[in-house]
Amino acid sequence: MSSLDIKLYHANWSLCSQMVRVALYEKGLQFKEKHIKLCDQYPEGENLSKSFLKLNPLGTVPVININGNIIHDSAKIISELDKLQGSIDISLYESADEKTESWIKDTTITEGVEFASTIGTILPVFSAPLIQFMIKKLSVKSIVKILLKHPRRDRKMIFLSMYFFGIASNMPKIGIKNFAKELLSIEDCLTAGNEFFYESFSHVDINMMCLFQRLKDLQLDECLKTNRTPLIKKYWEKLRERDSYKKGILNYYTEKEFQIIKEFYNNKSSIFLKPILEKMEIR
Ligand SMILES: N[C@@H](CCC(=O)N[C@@H](CS)C(=O)NCC(=O)O)C(=O)O
Repeated sequence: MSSLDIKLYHANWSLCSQMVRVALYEKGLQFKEKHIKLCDQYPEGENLSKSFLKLNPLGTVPVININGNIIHDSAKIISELDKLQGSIDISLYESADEKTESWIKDTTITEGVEFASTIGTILPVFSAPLIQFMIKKLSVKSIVKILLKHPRRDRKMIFLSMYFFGIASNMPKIGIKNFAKELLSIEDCLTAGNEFFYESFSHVDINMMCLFQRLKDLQLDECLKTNRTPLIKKYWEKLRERDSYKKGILNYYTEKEFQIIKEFYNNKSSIFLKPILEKMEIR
């Protein structure tokens, strides 16, 4: 255990970084960390720097260095972390079944998965107006940097279209139907006697915890507490009781994130909440 040298490159408010941080705290693994100021939130755009692109040529966080072994992609990182022995004796795949892999894939930003088709790819669509709000605060110089340096054509096009054409304002609409369906299918998969998705806490719970938290940021968490989702409501309460929720998620919010949420929503709920509840046939 003492020979482990772990360094995480992550961003405070990134969904996939949250997932990896929660896994690190669940396992009780010590780690060093470097916060990367992402190009859609900060003028520095550190994920486009030469030194970061050497670590991950895709320019995305999280990236982890475990004893000199550099890994990117949150799902892969978490499965590698699970093989390590930290101060907490937990296996994140103890009660895994044949469907676990596909649940993990569906609950994160999996490369190659069609936009808004899984809960993991719907949440970024729901986040789009907020990201656009942050991007529009950037200077033209920062946008030119994205244009010239972002290695991912898809992301580059989205960020530029947000800046120049404001394409994201109504983007959540394309995810509403699938989201309602996915949420109700999660409700069906939960078992009344289990505290978590399976009997014991697992990688799937880590992903759900971070997705639900993002719904909270987006003022959409009311859809987790409806009369059609009683098991999800209890499940979300259990997830929030984890030490790793506080350590890996809550502790990383800074004044910047709170300020953006406050400015963007101005204490009003999301305009997408009502249509989501309607699709779930709640109102
Ligand atoms: N499949 C990757 C997705 C990584 C990803 O998309 N990260 C986002 C933050 S959640 C990012 O770095 N965005 C910055 C950008 O695209 O410029 C993973 O699971 O780690």
